[in-house]
Amino acid sequence: MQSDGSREAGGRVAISAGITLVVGLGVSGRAICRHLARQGVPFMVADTRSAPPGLDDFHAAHPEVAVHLGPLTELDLAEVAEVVLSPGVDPATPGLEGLAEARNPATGEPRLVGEIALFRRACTASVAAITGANAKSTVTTLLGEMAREAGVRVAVGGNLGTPALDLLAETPDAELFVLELSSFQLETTPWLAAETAAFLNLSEDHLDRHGDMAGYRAAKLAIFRGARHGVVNAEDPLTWPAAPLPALDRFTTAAPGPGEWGIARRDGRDWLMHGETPLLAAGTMRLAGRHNQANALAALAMGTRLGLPLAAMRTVLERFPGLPHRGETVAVRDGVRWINDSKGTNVGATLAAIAGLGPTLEGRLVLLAGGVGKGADFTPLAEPLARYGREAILFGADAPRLAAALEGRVAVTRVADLGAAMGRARTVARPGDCVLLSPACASLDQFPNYQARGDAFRRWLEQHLGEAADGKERRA
Ligand code: UMA
Ligand code: ADP
Repeated sequence: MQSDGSREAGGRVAISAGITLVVGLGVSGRAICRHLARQGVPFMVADTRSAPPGLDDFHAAHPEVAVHLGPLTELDLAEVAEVVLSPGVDPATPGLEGLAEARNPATGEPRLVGEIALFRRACTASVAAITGANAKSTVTTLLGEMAREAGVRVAVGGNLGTPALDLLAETPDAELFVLELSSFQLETTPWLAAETAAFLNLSEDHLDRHGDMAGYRAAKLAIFRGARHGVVNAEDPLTWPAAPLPALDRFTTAAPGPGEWGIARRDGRDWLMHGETPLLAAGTMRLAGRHNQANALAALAMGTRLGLPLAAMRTVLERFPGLPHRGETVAVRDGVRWINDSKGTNVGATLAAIAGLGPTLEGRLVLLAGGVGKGADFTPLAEPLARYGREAILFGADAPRLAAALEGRVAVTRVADLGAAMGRARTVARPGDCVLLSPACASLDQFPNYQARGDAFRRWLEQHLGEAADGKERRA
């Protein structure tokens, strides 16, 4: 490597005092580098991979910056000013020992932080932050649209779309930043001070990284550090903050208690409510399903805290069609509906999809699932599939574990990949059935990402059913 440090006798590369080390050359790592360059902070970069995908672009953009490729144990970080970690890199990676506990004398923060810590230091506008195992992107997009509709200068991104530090540079006049934050990002955020922070739900995900649910929850609870207002799920105590906040709103899909956001029947219809006040009839929302009504309530609670007018929020809920790959109807052929829920990358999301769809079907559900299970327990899928399923067609790395959890409760077929799963689904689905791709797993064993998996689903239908999908208009 070119070096700001020098190789020691033992072979390790010493990083010079005062240099910041950015770990990771992915989307966030490159955003962190651009930010540090704009701020005039001297930095170098490390990536644990021998050939990270962004390397050529990085060299072109920052020809003068040193890059270390390979294990972080090859670096001596005793003198480093700060390590800024990409979200995909575990703070427990060998070589980073002790840094999360050590303090940076300049900032008072740990010497190991992430992109959002840098964002917080540089951002003077209000922040609305959203986390949860599922529904983050939907609620983030809804709240961003609501603010825009109300005439607020708003920037929307984070784990979804544009990285937070790029948003800051691209929209310096924003009055409000609406950020989707993952547990990986929150784990390295010592202080967020959000104007409003929502923790939507918690179900098993990323246990391969966080060890267990307690570790996953602890990472997500960082969203409440310094928050002036919180929004939590009344039905999911794991989302509740450990210490009291200055103000807290709760949402529920049941009838709300005083001050709560919930759903109640009025004049034979379900209404989204704030306490005793009806806000809009659930049926006027374009998004379908109880889980999306919960998402709307969370956005309404946050938007109200931010002073957004109800009329603007209602307008958005009436027109928002949902994001691609989340319960998106791609085709209806021979009485069978084909739904792309490729973003169902964990058991909680797939459960919500089955619970939302199952009761609406004349026929039964053919579930396409599999991929990388991230250590999750798949047994919660057995009961709803026994009730609503015709067959579970399983593919990818964790198909054997899924099969073990489902066999005996629903018919199970194992196939090699998504294409084979769709071919099988075509032969077993009957009129009134729904073929649902909601894999309960990450895609990375067979696809670059969940979008590519959803796109493959759509392409297969175009090729085999000759149907151009208009799923953006017709959703589950
Ligand atoms: N990697 C290494 N060594 C390194 C650096 C990265 O092996 O030194 C690997 C990671 O283990 C991971 C991959 O490279 O497998 C990408 O990691 P990264 O930290 O470079 O990721 P970015 O490209 O910066 O993208 C990240 C988020 N990805 C992750 O957290 C894994 C993106 O969220 C996010 O959009 C982007 O920052 C901008 O904020 C994606 C995601 O899957 C959508 N997020 C997870 C989720 O939603 O469940 C958390
Ligand atoms: P995230 O950004 O947290 O992954 P998304 O809005 O992209 O959230 O949705 C991810 C998955 O979760 C999709 O499969 C979607 O259908 C499902 N989902 C949406 N809302 C909920 C909810 N309230 N509870 C559980 N799953 C949900």
